[in-house]
Amino acid sequence: MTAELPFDRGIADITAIADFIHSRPAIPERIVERRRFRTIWISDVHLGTRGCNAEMLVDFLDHVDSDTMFLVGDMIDGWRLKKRVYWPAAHNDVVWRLLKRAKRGTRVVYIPGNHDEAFRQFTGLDFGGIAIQRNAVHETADGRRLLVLHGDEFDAITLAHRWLAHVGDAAYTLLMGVNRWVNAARRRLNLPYWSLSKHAKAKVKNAVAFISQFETVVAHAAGLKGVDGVVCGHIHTAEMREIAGVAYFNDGDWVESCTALVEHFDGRMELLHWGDEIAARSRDTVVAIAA
Ligand SMILES: [Mn+2]
Repeated sequence: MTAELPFDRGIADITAIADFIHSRPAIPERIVERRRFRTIWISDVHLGTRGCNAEMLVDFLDHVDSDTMFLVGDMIDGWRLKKRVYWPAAHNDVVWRLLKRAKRGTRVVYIPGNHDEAFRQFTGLDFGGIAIQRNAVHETADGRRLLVLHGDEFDAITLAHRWLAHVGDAAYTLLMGVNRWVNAARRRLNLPYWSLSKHAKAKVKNAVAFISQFETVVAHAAGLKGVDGVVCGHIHTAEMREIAGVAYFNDGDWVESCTALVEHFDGRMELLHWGDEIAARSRDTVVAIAA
């Protein structure tokens, strides 16, 4: 099922977005008690590509809420959309839910990445209640200052772009295709979502080296800026650790890991792996039926 783009292939018709929330989502909003957080960070959704797990993100958005939400870049894959339009209804549904949140009073900050860099020209503007910024400093409930940025700023000095170059290449595309088939089969067998490329990536020594170099460079740069920590995305690898006295957080992605970073109301940070959350939920249902 292919839906109408909420805007005309990119940003030309951005004003149409204001009317877009008056439409109805293809996947109706689930009326459930939402887990509340002080802050939520997500990134690397890559709407407009087949790799995007839009349905899982829709499920996530229907189960959580927060005072502030940061969209940390690569939300829409403009590079892919330029080549070929791929925009199923579920991708519209993600945009619809984000706009709806902003309308309901969540402070939504969008920090475009390299795949959606076209939005960077709108830095300082606001569309549908979503503020577009180049980066941000977030203060946690326990008083830590965190620099929030996408992370491609460091491509020139890290080897991450070499790993990321693979993201666009044939081998990775094939791997993602296999990943989709494996998970379609697992769904039919009622097994939880499983990331093939995540497991492959962890096994490839070079990928591991690129990732740890990226993390070190980003944490070091944040340290020089005098903040207590940094939140980024870009390398599709969720992480939460201390690097040379700087708290490094990466919210992961919605292509492979389906992860989000959240801040609880006491300032405690946590990485949510949404595949695991869904699996736990269906286990609970099975138990409830059995009981
Ligand atoms: Mn990126």
